[in-house]
Amino acid sequence: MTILHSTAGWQPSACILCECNCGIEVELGGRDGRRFERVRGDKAHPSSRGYACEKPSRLDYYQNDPSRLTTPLRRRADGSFEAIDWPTAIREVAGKLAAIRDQYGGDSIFYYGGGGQGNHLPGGYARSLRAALGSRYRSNALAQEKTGEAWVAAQMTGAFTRSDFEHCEVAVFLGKNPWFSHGFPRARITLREIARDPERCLIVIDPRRSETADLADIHLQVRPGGDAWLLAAIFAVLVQEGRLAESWLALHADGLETVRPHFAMVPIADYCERAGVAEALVRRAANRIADASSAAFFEDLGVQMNRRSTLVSYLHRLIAYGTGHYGRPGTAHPVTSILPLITTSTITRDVRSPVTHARIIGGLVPCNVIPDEILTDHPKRFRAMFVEAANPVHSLADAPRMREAFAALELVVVVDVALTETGRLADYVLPVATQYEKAEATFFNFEFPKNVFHLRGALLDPPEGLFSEAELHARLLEALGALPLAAVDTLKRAWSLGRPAFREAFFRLLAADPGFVSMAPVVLFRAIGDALPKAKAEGAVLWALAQIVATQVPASLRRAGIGAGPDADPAELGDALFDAILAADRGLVFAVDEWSEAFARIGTPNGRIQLAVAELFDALDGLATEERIPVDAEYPLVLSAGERRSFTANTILRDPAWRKKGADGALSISPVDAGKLGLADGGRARLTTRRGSAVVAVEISDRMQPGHVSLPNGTGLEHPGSPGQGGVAPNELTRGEDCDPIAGTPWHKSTPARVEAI
Ligand SMILES: Nc1nc2c(c(=O)[nH]1)N[C@H]1C(S)=C(S)[C@@H](COP(=O)(O)OP(=O)(O)OC[C@H]3O[C@@H](n4cnc5c(=O)[nH]c(N)nc54)[C@H](O)[C@@H]3O)O[C@H]1N2
Ligand SMILES: Nc1nc2c(c(=O)[nH]1)N[C@H]1C(S)=C(S)[C@@H](COP(=O)(O)OP(=O)(O)OC[C@H]3O[C@@H](n4cnc5c(=O)[nH]c(N)nc54)[C@H](O)[C@@H]3O)O[C@H]1N2
Ligand code: SF4
Ligand SMILES: [Mo]
Repeated sequence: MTILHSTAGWQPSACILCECNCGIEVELGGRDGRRFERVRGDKAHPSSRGYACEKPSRLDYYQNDPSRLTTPLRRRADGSFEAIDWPTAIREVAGKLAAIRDQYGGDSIFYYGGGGQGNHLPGGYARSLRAALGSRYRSNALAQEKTGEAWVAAQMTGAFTRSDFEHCEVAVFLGKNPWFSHGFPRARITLREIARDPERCLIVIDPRRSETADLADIHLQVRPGGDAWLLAAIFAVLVQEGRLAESWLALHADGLETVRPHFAMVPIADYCERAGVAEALVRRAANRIADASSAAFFEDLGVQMNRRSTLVSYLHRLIAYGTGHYGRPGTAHPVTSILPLITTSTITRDVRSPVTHARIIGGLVPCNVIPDEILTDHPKRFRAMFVEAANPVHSLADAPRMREAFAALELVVVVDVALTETGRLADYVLPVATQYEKAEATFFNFEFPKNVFHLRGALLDPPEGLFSEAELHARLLEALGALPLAAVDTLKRAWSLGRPAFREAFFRLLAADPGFVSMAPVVLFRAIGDALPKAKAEGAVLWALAQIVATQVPASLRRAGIGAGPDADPAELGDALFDAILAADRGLVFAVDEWSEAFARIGTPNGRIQLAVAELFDALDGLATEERIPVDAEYPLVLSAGERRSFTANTILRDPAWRKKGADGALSISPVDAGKLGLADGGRARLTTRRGSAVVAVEISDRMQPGHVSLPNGTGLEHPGSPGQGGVAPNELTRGEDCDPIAGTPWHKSTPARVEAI
């Protein structure tokens, strides 16, 4: 055997196993030169700066997974799959989508996905396909975690915010375990710095003594699902002890006098008792936040996938803004993005899903109602689903009912690299190049004031016959007869004449037909993809996004050194950004903001922070009388279904062998509960919820409080090499109706459960 790529050396790319997308360097090798022999952090990457956790060393399990698909599959009548060629696949998929559009209307074709942790370009190109089909409804995983937070943020600041942990005096993690889940650059380094510095304070709110809580100065070990009482008590302390930043609020915020009465009479001791945290510790935490010159907050799944999640998102912001922690180093800030993940400007409009009339936040149908939008005879039900870069049958609530819903659809098309739980239910599975065989990027760039973007080129050619989603969408549009060929020709010619000519041609097309904006992604790919630097063709859509960013935040781009200085032609700025992105193999600081802009970017109607979110006041006042989780003697434990651990990465890596630790995906349980139930560490037990039952491996852990059990996320995948191994799929045990009344986000973290010895 010859070694093809032995001299390739270290090549820059990015890790795709969580949304941080740390810069990495990969050494390819092996017999075919396609193995990820070694992986290390890339010191030249502007945000990760050489940082990498333990996971990317296992990326070969993604790139060279034996269950990888290499040819399109079509379902036979008996449910088995047959391989078909690409012309057949494209013709049949386009034909069937068009037939459903023509018979029931494009609204009946539901699009799900568009990207995972390391790949967001497919969602960009899919916009053209959705437009061609007249498909209006879509969703993705954000609508089972972040939409409630986005809804609150839209009303309070009119912008999605993140916090600056690198410079904060106090860091507060609310249902977030960044030691394992990361979520901001170089998480472990930053956590250790905060923990080591006696002037700084780490506050962790988690029922578990999480790995982050091990470092905490104050661990508020709340009862599962008790966060609303805890946070209401903290804000009540601030109100009742006179610790609000009154003069700061007078300058920047409205609504304090509307909000204050809801907290003036809160019985703090009673709320602390119900939250399960000592009152003295709650008062100490509240005062530490109020005393701090800066405080940064991060709420995540522990509260977002839990009861009263929108109320908790609101209370968290009341505490942060009530103590003036916004718009300074070490506090919260709105993010500059190449493309906003959730468009906050549309959130406050009341848009509803066709069957269940669920609130659509940021354009996303709540994931929990998807089966109900299908399993009905309602004329507006979804009839077809196009799933791309997601595994909803595994990742969304109530997998059994999701399977039922998929079976009821007239057409399911799944675009993935592997045969997944979702793909197994599809009529057509269309395989694509991996994220290392095409250009890719994500829009998860949340740093401030320096914002980083990383378009990474392909490291490898795809295997014979495979190509990217951009190419797939282009072929589908061509088969639908929907690709504007004249526009492609015009732009192709204009590109060879230079950027001014190209811009002029593009904006002329847009002026002639505003609908062209939806077709632009695929048109750009066809027109200029081949002309872009090698291995960056899929970056074509970024040309249009760069033009938009350049008009929105020109000063931020110039501060990042984009463009030829303040006197240069403003029209050139978008192209300068595009070229800088194309040239930056290791990522790029594309925008530098100033903290003062945090105020200018408040998107509420009068530009001030709004403290009163009236729609939540009933839920807030209801805390006085409500139960934390309704008691059910049959299900005495609280299951958190889906915890991040050292070796979990959603369902990106399918072979359980990738996990160096925790390959059995065990249920964590406290020594007290294990003793009562007669369970042994490493043994097995039956775990039962209102939805289902499963046999699980047991891990006795003193991190757990009595009454609380926890299962990892991303486990229980079908894999040819190891059938039935690797733990339980958590959503076999969760229910769709267990969700937030406003945002529809699931209550996975507080699922009533029972554990029995077997
Ligand atoms: N290793 C790894 N990292 C990942 C991922 C991965 O799969 N693996 N996935 C990425 C993705 S998609 C996301 S969204 C993030 C999620 O990141 P996180 O939200 O940090 O992840 P989780 O471990 O699901 O939940 C965090 C914590 O919530 C706690 N919790 C459970 N119940 C409650 C409760 O009632 N109240 C409070 N306050 N806390 C509670 C759990 O004990 C846990 O420590 O992680 C990202 N990073
Ligand atoms: N019970 C419970 N459920 C949960 C969670 C939980 O904590 N508890 N966590 C939830 C969270 S926060 C999230 S974000 C979701 C994640 O769930 P999903 O959004 O479904 O994402 P992944 O599991 O990451 O699946 C990504 C898919 O993309 C495929 N893929 C990889 N590369 C490519 C590519 O280049 N192109 C294409 N087309 N496909 C590719 C992978 O094979 C995989 O099938 O899971 C959620 N589900
Ligand atoms: S922090 Fe996330 S992106 Fe960075 S190396 Fe670890 S898994 Fe990969
Ligand atoms: Mo997520």
